[in-house]
Amino acid sequence: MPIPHPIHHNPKLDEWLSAQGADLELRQTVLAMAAATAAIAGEIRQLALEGTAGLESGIINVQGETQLKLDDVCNQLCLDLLQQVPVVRYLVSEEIDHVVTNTYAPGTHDFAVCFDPLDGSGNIATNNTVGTVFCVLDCTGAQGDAEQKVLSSTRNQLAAGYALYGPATLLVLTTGKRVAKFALNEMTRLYELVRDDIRIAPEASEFSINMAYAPLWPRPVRTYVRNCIAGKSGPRGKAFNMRWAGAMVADMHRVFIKGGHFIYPAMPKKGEPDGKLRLLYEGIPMAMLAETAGGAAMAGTQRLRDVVPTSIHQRTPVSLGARDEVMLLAGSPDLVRAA
Ligand code: P6P
Repeated sequence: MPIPHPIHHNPKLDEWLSAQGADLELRQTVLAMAAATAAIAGEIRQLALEGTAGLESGIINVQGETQLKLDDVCNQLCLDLLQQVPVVRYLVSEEIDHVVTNTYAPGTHDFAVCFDPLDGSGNIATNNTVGTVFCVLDCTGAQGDAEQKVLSSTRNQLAAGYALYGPATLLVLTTGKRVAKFALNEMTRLYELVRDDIRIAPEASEFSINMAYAPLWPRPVRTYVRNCIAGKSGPRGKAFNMRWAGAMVADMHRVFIKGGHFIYPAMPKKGEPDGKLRLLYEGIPMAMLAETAGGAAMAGTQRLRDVVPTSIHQRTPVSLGARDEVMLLAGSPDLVRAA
């Protein structure tokens, strides 16, 4: 029998999880991740007070990016809390080059949690929004070594979510039935449900892409954006707005709340033939959230959640959000012909 694990106390969140039909093991896992994000929110504010939030750790991480001290602190918080959960057997972190195997008391299932502990950390130095992104995979019964078990289980997503560290600390979460938004009560340090059924409208008049790379985009992306910018007199017959926050969590939260279309394409000309964003802890969590909210999630012309990964830090192009927009970019013949 697994060692009983005190569920991280967050009654409102646990109540919602139970209402979604989540079993004890999934509740334990999500509550541990939620507790990690509440702790991260506190660390961000504390290190800002100490003036060290943007301090570099002196390490170049597995992504080839300069790691901040805060990246490492947030990563450790996630590891410490998740490794207390009996069923969390495997951990995949943006900050660690290999799969971490949790030797803690075996649970009745083998879950993997894939997470980006501090998404958009480049925004920290300027006090702009950052976040944490994660998904929970059921690896029970998977074959092979740790990495093979995780890679073969990406289509067994049990839950996905993100925390957004902005003016408020928010947690947006799904177990596949609904997408809910929780806000962190700064007094109790507990999440409280503020919205229970977020939906993404199929149409949109706002897109989110880094325009600086326009000369490097593939032709369908150039055509799609050019047609949006053409406004009312152009092929789309309506005006579009553009936003780019430099943190996927911030841009995607706007899509969940206001609608829109988030794009980070493959850019071979930029040396990113598979795009910049990572499949396991940015792509598929956001894809599960977007599809559960009635949106769409594509990697080029393929459904994002159908991409079969060959490595844990594999990158992927992403087109996420309003279904009509995502599917238009995915390659309707007239669009492709016009490219
Ligand atoms: P760029 C942050 O570094 C990140 O991984 C995502 O959160 C964000 O959407 C993207 O990269 C920003 O990339 O090329 O605009 O700096």
